[in-house]
Amino acid sequence: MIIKAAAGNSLPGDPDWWKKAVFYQIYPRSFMDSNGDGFGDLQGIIDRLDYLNDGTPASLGIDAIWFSPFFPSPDRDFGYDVADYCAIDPRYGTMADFDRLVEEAHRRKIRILLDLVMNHTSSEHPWFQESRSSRNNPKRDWYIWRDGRGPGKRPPNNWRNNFFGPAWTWDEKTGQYYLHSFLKEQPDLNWYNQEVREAVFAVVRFWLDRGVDGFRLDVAHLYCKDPELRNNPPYWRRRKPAESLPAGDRTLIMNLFYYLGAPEFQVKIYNEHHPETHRVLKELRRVLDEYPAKTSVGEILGEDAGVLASYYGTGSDELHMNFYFDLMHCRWSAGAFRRCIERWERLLPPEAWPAYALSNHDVVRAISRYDQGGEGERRARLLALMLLTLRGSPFIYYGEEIGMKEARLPKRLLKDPVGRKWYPLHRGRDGARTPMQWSDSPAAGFSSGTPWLPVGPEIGKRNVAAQDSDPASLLNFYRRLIWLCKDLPVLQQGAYRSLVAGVPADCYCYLRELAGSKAAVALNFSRAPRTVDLSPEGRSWRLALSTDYRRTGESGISTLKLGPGEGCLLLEVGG
Ligand code: TEU
Repeated sequence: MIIKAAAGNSLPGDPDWWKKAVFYQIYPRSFMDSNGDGFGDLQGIIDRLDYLNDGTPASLGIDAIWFSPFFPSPDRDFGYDVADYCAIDPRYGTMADFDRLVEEAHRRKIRILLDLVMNHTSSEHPWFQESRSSRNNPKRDWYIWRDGRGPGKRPPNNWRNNFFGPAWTWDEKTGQYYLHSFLKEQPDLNWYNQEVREAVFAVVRFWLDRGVDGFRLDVAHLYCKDPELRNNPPYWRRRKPAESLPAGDRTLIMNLFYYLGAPEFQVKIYNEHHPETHRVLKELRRVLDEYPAKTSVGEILGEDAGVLASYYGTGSDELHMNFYFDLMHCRWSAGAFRRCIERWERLLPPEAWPAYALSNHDVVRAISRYDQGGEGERRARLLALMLLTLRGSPFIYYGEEIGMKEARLPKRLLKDPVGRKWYPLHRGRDGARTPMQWSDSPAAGFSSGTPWLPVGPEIGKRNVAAQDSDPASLLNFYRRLIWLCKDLPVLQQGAYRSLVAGVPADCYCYLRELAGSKAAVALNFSRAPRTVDLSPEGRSWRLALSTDYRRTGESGISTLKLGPGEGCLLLEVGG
């Protein structure tokens, strides 16, 4: 295979950079608005790159950014309905701004991942416009069109879309239904059509040639469906998945989701995880491998962890990384988190590299999810320590580093179609998408105008300016932690092993080990002090970092005392 030389704008170097990188997800319309229209933009992001990494420990120190989509979109699903894959939505800026963003990021050694939303397009995408124009249009087969069933012209099968409701919409003009796994304005592409694959790979090459370093793949488990479009069985016929997080370890909301059979009482065996999807992802991997040092991370959703793990292929021929969402759905319990990580570690093929996130643009922010008894802030710190020290690449969601909380918005302010449809049962995802809080000014320093969504709660203390020079702040904890990890190969590459002996049941402890060097992480999930015996693993340990910033300089530790909710990172002294 011919590997292309690095394009002009590319960052050369280590092909395994993504295994050592700390990733940061930016939801572009909420990060920084440079022109006062209330809407984040690329120039705003460029202006804040130094905050993310200026090469010194005064900055956050992240290594890569995943951008949620900033392509032209009618915004029915806020960018996840793309109308042109090879352009920048003018509200965010121009292609010249994008090129500058890549250049400025790369100058700071920050890599860039774009969001590839290829299960579906916007209904306003020219491909769909052509496809729906007539039954014999050359692009008709680029989407999934079928006749209605029976004299009543019922939908072709019983599939439901993921935002609730039927997965088929009748198109009057040509008298057929088309398939959509999300909104009716998000028609699904037909991945069995070779031209579609080529068109998508052309998009991938377009951005790689402009210097991007990889992609996050939106709902990649949905690409290919059963070609016969068979009916899904009802939910009560569901077989227990071979490998799923035990109900007792899941949050109540996740259990409701599973028990109630969302979406809508069927087992999605014919429209998810089709074997052909793996072939597509392998083809995509070969395209990425034409270029040096590119990466991918899949959004693969499902209940069976064994199925999720299969998306790594052999470990090096399919996805580079695959988010493990069970981690987001653990209830607050040391054992639940430990079992969750152990399961994933056990299931992954040897070469596979995990990717972990605790928050993203689709879920309630972790700090608010775990805020029972007002413990959110302390727990956020503990989780940050865990996220950054597990074996795998951590993904931080913008604002997580300053403890931004979920906003509870009234219906009239909601934008997300999920919340607008299901309020108050489901408030949608806007609460996790509010403007980045740079300062305590009315628009949080995000914009000189009126932000597209209101600013989140507790702006007074949850903003960058307030936390910047406070040594006790969450922001400065993240900074210390990230910069510390950079200097510790054992944390970047070391093997993972849970510690159970000598560890109280409400603490989660693990070791990272690499060629004679050892790091230990001890996390106290309880509200009381706890003691962890590290002596079986090493006689003498040095405290590298505690979630309690006042605690420094301790060494000669063999039995570690942890305060309520405290977490510590320790390094073995002298092996
Ligand atoms: O999300 C996939 C998805 O099905 C869920 O995360 C969904 O957003 C949630 O269940 C709704 O309550 C991806 C994107 O991350 C999401 O933002 C998009 O809306 C969706 O795909 C469609 O592209």
